[in-house]
Amino acid sequence: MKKSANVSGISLLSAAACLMIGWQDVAGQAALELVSGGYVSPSNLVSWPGTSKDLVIADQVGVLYYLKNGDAKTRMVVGDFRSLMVKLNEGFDERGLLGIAFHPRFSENKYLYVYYSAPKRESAPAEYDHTSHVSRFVVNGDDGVDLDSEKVILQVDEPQSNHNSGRMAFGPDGYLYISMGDGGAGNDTGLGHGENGNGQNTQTLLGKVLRIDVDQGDPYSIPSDNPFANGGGLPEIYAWGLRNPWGLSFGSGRGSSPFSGRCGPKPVGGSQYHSQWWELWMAGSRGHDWI
Ligand SMILES: [Ca+2]
Repeated sequence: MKKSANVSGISLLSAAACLMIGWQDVAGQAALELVSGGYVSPSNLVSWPGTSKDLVIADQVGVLYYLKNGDAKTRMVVGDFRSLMVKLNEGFDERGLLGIAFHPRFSENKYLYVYYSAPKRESAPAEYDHTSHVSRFVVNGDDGVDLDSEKVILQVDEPQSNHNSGRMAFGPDGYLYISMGDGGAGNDTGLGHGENGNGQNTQTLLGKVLRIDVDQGDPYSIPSDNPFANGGGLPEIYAWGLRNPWGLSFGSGRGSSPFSGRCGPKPVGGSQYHSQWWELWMAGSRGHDWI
């Protein structure tokens, strides 16, 4: 992969976010170990396909990094999506490069799936903020992600700039799971949230986990056992009633159960909103309680 000069991103949450992974057992206590620093707001960490120690790190500002053997000294840029993204705010933003997932047969097809915040598409309501994209890119060995190879898989218009979630993962079933925030604002109300909000509205993709088959159809097909594959809601929906899923993973111990979680701080005055709501869901219980 081609080495690139350091990329200076705008300041989002902090000037120099660090990536802390792993833990050490010190006298029975867990401890964090600094692996790599100097990110703006790292949003995703996955292993390079076929390896366990080569790391790929997405920084929310739009840059994708690679670390050979998890060694910070080897860090190189392997993707730069900033030219495709909406212009981010200085200081704070929930938009950006929010999700990545390598195709299960990456060694053959070199496909990388990316969730990012794009400028609002023409057909979006005028008052909306932006459009979330799930796109497929080809990764060329020496040059990293080829932006010209983009194939847009899914577009979802976002009424507000916040609550975009965007985490993605391929399940053991080979399907691509995509987590979607409820649209934004607060309490699932306001412009674009309808009378009963988006979380419980199965006619919108906002506030859901989606499940699609990117190996069939163009740009995808619907797995026949999705809950609304035969009507009653949008067929991409796999789980609903969610606010802004923070992560999306598949456990190794229990096979194919996807799980996602988000937790807020304990009540400390101010925002009762973030202190009251916790999200954790697993497959098997698909309707959830958010509003
Ligand atoms: Ca939003």
